[in-house]
Amino acid sequence: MKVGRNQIVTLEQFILDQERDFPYATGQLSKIIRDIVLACRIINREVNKAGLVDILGLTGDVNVQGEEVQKLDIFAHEQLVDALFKGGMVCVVGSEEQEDFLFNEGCEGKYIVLMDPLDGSSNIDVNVSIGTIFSIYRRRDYDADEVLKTDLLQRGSEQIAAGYVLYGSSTMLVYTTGNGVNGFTLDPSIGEFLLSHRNIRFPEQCHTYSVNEGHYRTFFEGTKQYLRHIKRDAKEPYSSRYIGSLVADFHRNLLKGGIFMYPGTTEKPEGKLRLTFEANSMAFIAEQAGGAASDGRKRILDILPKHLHQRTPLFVGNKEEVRKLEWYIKKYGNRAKYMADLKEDKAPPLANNSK
Ligand code: AHM
Ligand code: MG
Repeated sequence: MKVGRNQIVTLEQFILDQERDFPYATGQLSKIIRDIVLACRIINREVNKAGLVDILGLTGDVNVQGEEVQKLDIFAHEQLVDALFKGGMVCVVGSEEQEDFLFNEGCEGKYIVLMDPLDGSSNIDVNVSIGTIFSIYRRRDYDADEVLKTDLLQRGSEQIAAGYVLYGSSTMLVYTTGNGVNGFTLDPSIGEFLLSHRNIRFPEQCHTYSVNEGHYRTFFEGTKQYLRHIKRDAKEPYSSRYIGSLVADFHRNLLKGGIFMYPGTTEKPEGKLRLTFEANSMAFIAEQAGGAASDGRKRILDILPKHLHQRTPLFVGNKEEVRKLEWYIKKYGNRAKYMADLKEDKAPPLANNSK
């Protein structure tokens, strides 16, 4: 729900109010969110300057002072790790930019952050929206002397907070601590995030689908049938909207209604997106906003990751739409049966559009 005039609430005020509602809150989680936000403001500043890089002569790997110029995704990674480790609450960070977990030596903090510091970074060069994605977990056994393997790879359902920052036409933070989803827009004139979208819910209606349809011929039959269905049978046509930046695609669908799909393909059965850094955060936010997230067969948040960079197909958005997609995958997932049905000239049944 959009916040009206005369209701200015800063992120800081919002966090304080939330803490007041939970008398046993220690403030540690709030501190982590503040640390992430601080890093994202610095990232935002650099993202906004990205188009000037050529003019200012910082295109190569070396700048005019002979210093190495960092790529923005590495810069974002370093800002976030720095802010989180200095903050003292986070003992481990897993980042899409690093092969393995990073440990904050000597830190007694009980939190673990998994993140994609700059998602969609191939869009930077063309001035298209990109984002930072994060998930926060608590160590399972923080009395243990050291961080255990079971602390590191937890199901998405164990997240205690998740969010993203969208560097778009304006900069927005959207996050949840498991008590609804709220959105804050950065007011650059005062450098503050202001509450702009309180208690965000997916709209009832879903008229948009987002998928890289250029890969259609490599999609599995269930995904193809679902796409055929929404294009052929929907009473009102769906719009296709695909930016190629997960945060931006997800955000639009969250506010306007829609389903985002990055399916498995015959070439990459596990899809492209990472369960740990991308899918879990979006799944947590989606569920908190009344939506759903699935790998086509099961709930994303129920998958136990086996390794840090694990990939998963991702279908996330309006709940009914995700369920419909699952129905098609279940129905046509078994290709042999599907081919046999076709041979017998049984026309594939059409699911009713829910509208
Ligand atoms: P990245 O983590 O390397 O930036 O890749 C993730 C991005 C997502 O933001 C987006 O949904 C997807 O890749 C787009 O992939 P494609 O270009 O194959 O459609
Ligand atoms: Mg990414």
